[in-house]
Amino acid sequence: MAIFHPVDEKDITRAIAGSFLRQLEDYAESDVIIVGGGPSGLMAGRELCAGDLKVLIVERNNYPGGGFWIGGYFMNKLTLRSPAQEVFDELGVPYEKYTDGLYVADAPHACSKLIASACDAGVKFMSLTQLEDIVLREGRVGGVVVNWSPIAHLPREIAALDPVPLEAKVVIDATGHDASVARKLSERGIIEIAGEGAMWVDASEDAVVERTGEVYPGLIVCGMAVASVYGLPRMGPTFGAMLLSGRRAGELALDLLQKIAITGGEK
Ligand code: 48H
Repeated sequence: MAIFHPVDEKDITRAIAGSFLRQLEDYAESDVIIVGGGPSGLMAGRELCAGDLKVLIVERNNYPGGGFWIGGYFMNKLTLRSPAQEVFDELGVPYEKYTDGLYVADAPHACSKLIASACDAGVKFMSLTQLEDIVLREGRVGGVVVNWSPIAHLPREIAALDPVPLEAKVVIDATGHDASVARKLSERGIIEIAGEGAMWVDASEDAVVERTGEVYPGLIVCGMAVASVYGLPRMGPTFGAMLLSGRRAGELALDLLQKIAITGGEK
């Protein structure tokens, strides 16, 4: 007697393709698109989905998490400075106190809990999907232009395949050191990217959270992208500022969405 219910192979294909295409059709217009599924992007998504919003994370790898899986130097441990351990309390991630104000945790545990909480909140993902460009109209970022990551890496003569646009009322650049979305504005001479500074943990983390914000109408930067855009010092394998910057980006995006709703769809 078989354990599993019988199904046809074609139904498995149709289930996957149908579900993907329905989601793509729906999220071709999102409230917020977050580019980059590292700690800051996941936190921003989790914060935003506390409301009833359509939030999409576009991630070039085939898994979200960014640098959060590994922590420091391939040792699978990460650190946090106070008060960011409160986020771990919310997520139910165990951690140990190393010294006053400094905590250490298992990176895979922290990362998987953060991903799960973003999924629980309702965030949708497009993985293996790379930002190629932005939608820019009437002085405002209005979305992103994406392609499958493997295709973006093939030579043009092999895969001359145009990327597709996805619209959003607000875009968040959570692409880490690359600041890939903001870079599309700097390549056009619209903003300047200073490049991240040398390591100075004490100066860095407060500054990253404080400077998290709209770098151009419709585009918010968070996480390490903030350090890259504004030339702030880096902080090494400590992640408190990534979590709090992502949360701040989510709050700011909610404010922007409210403003857009009040002014009647200024986008
Ligand atoms: C789609 C993209 C693209 C693209 C990149 O690097 P991340 O973990 O970024 P943050 O800012 O959330 O966290 C930074 C942290 O991991 C770190 O590196 C720290 C604290 N460094 C300090 C130091 O001194 O070095 O995640 C960014 C994500 C990744 O998953 C990328 O794959 C993705 O963005 N990404 N996705 N299209 N063009 N560029």
